[in-house]
Amino acid sequence: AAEREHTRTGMSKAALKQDFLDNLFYIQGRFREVAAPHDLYMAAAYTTRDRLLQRWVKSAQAFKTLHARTLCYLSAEFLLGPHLANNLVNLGITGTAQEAGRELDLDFDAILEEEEEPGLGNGGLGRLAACFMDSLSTCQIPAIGYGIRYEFGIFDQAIEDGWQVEKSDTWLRNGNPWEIPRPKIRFPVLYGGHTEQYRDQNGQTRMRWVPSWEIDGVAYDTPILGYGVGNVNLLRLWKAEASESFDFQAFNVGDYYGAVHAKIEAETISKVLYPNDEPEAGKELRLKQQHFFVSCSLQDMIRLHLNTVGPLDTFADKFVAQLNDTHPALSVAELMRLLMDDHAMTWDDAWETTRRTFCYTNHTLLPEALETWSVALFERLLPRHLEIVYEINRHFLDEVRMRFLGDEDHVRRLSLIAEDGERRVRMAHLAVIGSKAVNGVAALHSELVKSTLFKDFYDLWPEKFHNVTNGVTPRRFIVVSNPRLARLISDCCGQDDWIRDLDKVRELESHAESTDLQAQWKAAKLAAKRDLAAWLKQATGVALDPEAMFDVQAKRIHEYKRQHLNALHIVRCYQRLKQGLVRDPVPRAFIFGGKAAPGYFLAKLIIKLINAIADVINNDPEVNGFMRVVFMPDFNVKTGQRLYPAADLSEQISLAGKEASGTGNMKFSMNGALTIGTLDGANVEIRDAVGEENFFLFGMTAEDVHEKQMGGYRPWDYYHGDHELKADIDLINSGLFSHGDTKLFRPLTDNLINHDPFMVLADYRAYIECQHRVSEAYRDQQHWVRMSILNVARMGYFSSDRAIREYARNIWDIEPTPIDL
Ligand code: 26Y
Repeated sequence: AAEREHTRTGMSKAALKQDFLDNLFYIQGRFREVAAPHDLYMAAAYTTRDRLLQRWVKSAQAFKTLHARTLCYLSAEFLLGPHLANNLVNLGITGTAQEAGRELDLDFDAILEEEEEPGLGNGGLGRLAACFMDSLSTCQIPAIGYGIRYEFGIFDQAIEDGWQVEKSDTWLRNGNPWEIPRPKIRFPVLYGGHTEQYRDQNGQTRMRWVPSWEIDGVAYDTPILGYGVGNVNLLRLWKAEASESFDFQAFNVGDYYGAVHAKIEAETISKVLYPNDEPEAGKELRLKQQHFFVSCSLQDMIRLHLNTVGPLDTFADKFVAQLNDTHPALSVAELMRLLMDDHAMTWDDAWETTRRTFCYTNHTLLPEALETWSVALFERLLPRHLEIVYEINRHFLDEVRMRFLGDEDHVRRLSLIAEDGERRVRMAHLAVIGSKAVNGVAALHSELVKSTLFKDFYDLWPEKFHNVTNGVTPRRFIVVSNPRLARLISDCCGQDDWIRDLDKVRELESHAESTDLQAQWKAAKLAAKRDLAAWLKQATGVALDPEAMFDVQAKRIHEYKRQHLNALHIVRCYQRLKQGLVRDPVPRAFIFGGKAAPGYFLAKLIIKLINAIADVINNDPEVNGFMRVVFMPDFNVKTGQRLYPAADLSEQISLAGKEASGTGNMKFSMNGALTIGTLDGANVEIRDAVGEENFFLFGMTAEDVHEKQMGGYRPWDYYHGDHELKADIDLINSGLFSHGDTKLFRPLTDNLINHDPFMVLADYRAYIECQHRVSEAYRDQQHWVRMSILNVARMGYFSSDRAIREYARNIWDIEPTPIDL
């Protein structure tokens, strides 16, 4: 028994090899000679998981006996990316595992490649939740991530004839070795029906909800290990199943078919992730999903509290819950309901507990992206919650009236219910009113939150508002994805403690002039570019010259992110080359990646435009020695990890005031790309950190944008006032990129000329001129490399560890609980 224990937990090469073979045999039922690549991956995953579970059990025991205050991160999305390589890094056994693999004659990289990533998120918000899970464990903060175990995550993107085609994601098809099903951790979730008054045993009048539909949520747990620590936190995702009691009723009346149908209906709830990163009105299933995971999570927290600490009056001392945008904002009403209706708390006590429990992070200012639910739908699905929302509103608006005597306009603006047109519940207002803290995700964004979106709330409760600038984890985005750069940094700094304390990379600054380091730096970048070029060649057929500047824009496709501004620049370069206007061109590879929401027509047309331009340019021998364009299909965490290390230039060109923070900007810069960007989101802070001389700034400020919009913006004037801009748009309309079809791109170009809501034309000239400066700078390779080193050296602030420490100190009031290895 002692021997087995050792095999499953030991960190030596021998232990890893033995456990790998055991897992291959006893879990996969295979031996080395007949194992398929996927069997080998599963055995490697289980071997790694064995080591996690040991640490997990220790963590859980310690947190329980210490009654550790715990952060619950409530998020509809966790965009985790592949687990295996990351867990090996966090365990500190990548090298040992590689050697063990060699001795077993395994292809280590091929095994890593086998893993299907869990794509349980759309983009920035979901990936932020995943970076935060890594940092919470690394910073030793006891935490539970709560979300939905979608059977189908974000769609896989294929490009066919230049268009995006969505393919369904089947990440669970071959099994998921990282999760542990907990069929006994199961909670009922109620929907529909009506409410009624009744008298309890003490003669008190109380409310009771008589729902018409009930399903179960079942827990699936994934252990999240921190880097170089024993701490393992829990990611608990809920799967929807038919409720046992409901099935039973149906069987009793002999309705077998009905019972099976009910099962299918129930399981629909956790079936698929909504592939939008902006709500389009009132999708009933989405509201059902939100209530589903919120209700399960809060019931679970209450159960944990009753089992460990005791009475619920101390609930808010044990737990603090962070709402990742408004998607879990129903929590405010659901916790009130659970405390009052199921646990007999008074309104005042329940409200006090609720308000002390929740904190809310806002991720967008775009008014069209703020969630509201029609009162009619809300009432039909969640009648008890609507009553509670009305009651919260009544208490709250009385407070408002007291503060702003006679100002009913104020009351109308702050109300939980929007009364203009169809009555709707404003989820952001519910989140602000029900939380003790509200934060934006970058300095500029948090200021705009206070001065525009939530100005009235800020006037009411200024102390509630915070900023926590986003960060990203250097484990996944440097160590896992860019091992060459990681080695270089460790060599240069003399140790690898920068991986847990990213401020330590500043040591690189003092070596920025070293020609030795510069040569190695350049070589690491070139090697990453070779790798990417080889991958892109087999994925798309397009060959890139690794010596060319790799100019990359990778992020969701959105008008506000302005991929079409980038496209206009490419058309400009093309025309200048064709007209012989460039004497000595700096070769560039323009690389794009990103998914469009399936129903977002203009975003999909932008993808088509990029691919159409690529087709012409890549096949024009007069220019294709100087420029190439490629759209990397299926941008996700896994493909992203290939992209960041290979970028020379990072495109962060959103219209100022629209990108709340951005996190890709940080990932690129951490990997030594220089940024061309506007003063938007975290770009502002990145530029401050790396120094204005190491950042290519262009375009209007958020204030400029505001003024121009007030003064009546006329894109038409720009189109006619700039002959190059006009020539670029006209060339797109000429049919050159569309086999003579002059109509294809008109929805896009007409929109730019006549409306241009994101002011592409107003920033065009500044962008083109800035790109010119970029090219000139790239000619001086020594200077470029120096800037690249300084970018990395100064990125310490943008580690998600720093963000988590700020939350822990300023918002959550949680201390680390170290777990010894
Ligand atoms: C309501 C539903 C359809 C929905 C689903 C996902 C709405 C929004 C989203 C996702 C939003 C998102 O990813 N926002 C991004 O959050 C990042 C992390 O804070 C920011 O860096 C980025 O600027 C912001 O656009």
